[in-house]
Amino acid sequence: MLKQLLACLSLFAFVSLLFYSVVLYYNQNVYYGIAAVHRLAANGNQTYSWKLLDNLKVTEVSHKTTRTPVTPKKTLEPCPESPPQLVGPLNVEFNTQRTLESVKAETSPSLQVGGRYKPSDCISRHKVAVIIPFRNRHEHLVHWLYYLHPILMRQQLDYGVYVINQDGEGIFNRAKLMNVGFVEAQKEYDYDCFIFSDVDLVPLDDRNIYRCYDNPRHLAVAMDKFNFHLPYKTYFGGVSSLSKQQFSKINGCPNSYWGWGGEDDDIYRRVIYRGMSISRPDGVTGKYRMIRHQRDKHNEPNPKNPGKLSRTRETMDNDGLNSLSYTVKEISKDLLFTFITVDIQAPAS
Ligand code: BGN
Repeated sequence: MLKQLLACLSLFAFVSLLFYSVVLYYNQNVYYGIAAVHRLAANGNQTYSWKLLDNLKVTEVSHKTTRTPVTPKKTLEPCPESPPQLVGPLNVEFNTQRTLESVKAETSPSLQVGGRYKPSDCISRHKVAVIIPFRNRHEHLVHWLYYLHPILMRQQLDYGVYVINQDGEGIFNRAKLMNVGFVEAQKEYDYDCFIFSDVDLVPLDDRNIYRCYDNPRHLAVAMDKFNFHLPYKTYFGGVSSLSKQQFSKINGCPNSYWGWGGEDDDIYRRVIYRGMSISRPDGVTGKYRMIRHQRDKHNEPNPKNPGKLSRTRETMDNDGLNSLSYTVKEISKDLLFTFITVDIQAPAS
């Protein structure tokens, strides 16, 4: 009888021990599973999460084991309609000496090479290529990058920055460079929206969203250079946005405006002639500061340009994306931007 009782007791002790070990084992996994979920949610970056877990010396999820870690299936939601991190009016000044390195130090953790970014915690509603027609304005570009990257990030855009650099010393052609940017950016990503920005214009309010709207949009409506007013009602220069569809509908920009002046008025006319209108932010949201500079060499006002404007309706079908020809000389990728040097067959100045 005693023998039987002892045998029963030891069987019970063995079963309890087994049960206890199983419970302990699963509890550990659940605990570290929660740690993983927490860190994943905090930074949205899986690699980083696993590094943190390594630091916590969690052997269960070391890179060597083949066991699948307990991670939630993270399905991202679309970003909110109104980005929640906007701050409104901004202080902008160009007296501080800035370098590409100092700008990188501040923005790089979230950027991908080529000046690409997308939010990590939601799916952006806008795939935006920012196109900057460019030549010899490196100092301005640094200021632009310093201010614009954080703004575009707060606006929760899925974006890339494309600097379209005109090769050589021929006459500058802003509108043709815009066409090149439109074509080249699409070779990299499925952008649905294009912002065309002068390199010397920085917005003074981050509620001026760099996205596309139902109609082509003029963003630079209140520049300090024009005493924070439109210089004239149909002005469409400085910074504008057009969706892929809107830009295609107007056959892009004219290629034939060499030198300063008129190309933005031509684009405005194209928009109107194709039955669209211009949308704009209000005069407070649409404030801009321009970096002061001397007139560029090889970009003198061209007396032939104003005359072309009267013929836009006839010329726009044959002068634009469908007649664009250029040669890419070099594409280089900085962390902060993609720099595309192009030969646009410019006449000598
Ligand atoms: C206008 C220019 C624009 C320029 C604005 C602001 C022309 C065409 C002749 C009527 N238009 O006069 O291109 O953006 O000034 O500077 O030159």
